Amino acid sequence: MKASAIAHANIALVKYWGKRDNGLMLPHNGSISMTTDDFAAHTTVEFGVPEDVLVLNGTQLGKGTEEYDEYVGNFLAALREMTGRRERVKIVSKNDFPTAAGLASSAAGFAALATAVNEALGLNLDQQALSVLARRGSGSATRSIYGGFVEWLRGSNQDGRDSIALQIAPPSHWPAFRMIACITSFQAKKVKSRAGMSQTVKTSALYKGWLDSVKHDLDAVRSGIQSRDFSLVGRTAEENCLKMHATMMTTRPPIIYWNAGTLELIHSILDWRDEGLECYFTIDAGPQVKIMCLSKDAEEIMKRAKEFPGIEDVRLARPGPDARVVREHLF
Ligand code: 2P0
Repeated sequence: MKASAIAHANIALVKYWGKRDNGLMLPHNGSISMTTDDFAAHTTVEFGVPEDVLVLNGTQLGKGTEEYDEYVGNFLAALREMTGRRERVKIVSKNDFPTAAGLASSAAGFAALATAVNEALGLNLDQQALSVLARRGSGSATRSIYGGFVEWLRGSNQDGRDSIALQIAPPSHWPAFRMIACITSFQAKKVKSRAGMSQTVKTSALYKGWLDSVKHDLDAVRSGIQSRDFSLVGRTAEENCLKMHATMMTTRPPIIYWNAGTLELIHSILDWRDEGLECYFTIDAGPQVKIMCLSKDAEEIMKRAKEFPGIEDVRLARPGPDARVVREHLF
């Protein structure tokens, strides 16, 4: 009843922002992402222990902490409801990237957790069912079950059984696609995604416009991935990111995840593109800028990003693998 798994963070090309059901973690809109080959979470679980325990990046986080109550506690309640299993579990997880700074740590973490739980309890869930389980921990984790390019379907069923992930294409379909993550700050963000998106749904005057435009973006990015049309994917993903941030900025109270480094880098990327270096940006719930480009331009863009004032770290990611069971246990 002990197992370990590794999953990788994904970066959304069409974003998820807002739930239609907070308990079941059902999104208002579908989303598409690329699972990376970097930003891994490694998780070990053991069932049949005396009490539930969570150790995240070396720190024990029990009941009463936000990480436990709002995230892992909810996931375990959903797991117990779905499987009828009642054993207590010890969970140890570590990330190789900054947690809660807009680098999808919960996506990698819950995809790894769902994969490890499936193995430890012998549940024999297939990847679609695993994506539903991962979703109960964190929405974006739905997509990290698969590698490559992935769509999380909104679904229409009230019980959420059709709000699943599907792989649009494996990593081998488009190995030249690159995401260059530029870290403008290692500080944890002030407004967590979960609280932020709930407030946006309630108060942003632009939220309806966001929802009305998502279907177009999903169709464009899906077909751009299928035909490896980098300009179509990059342009649509960048616009989609800006529309999401417009809903965040018009939330009451306002949610502004960008810092000065974020904005300076945005301007430079637009200039680089005008010069003929084809690249696009996307930004999630944090100040980090992810630059999309093709492998032929990655070295030049990495060089410019590393020289950029105020950038604390630069990491290159390619389309990465599925979440998977591994033999190395963390305890
Ligand atoms: C995304 N984000 O599609 C979007 C873009 C942030 C901005 O998914 O409440 O951590 O756990 O479902 O998954 C972040 O939201 O939120 C997110 P919960 P999650 O990647």
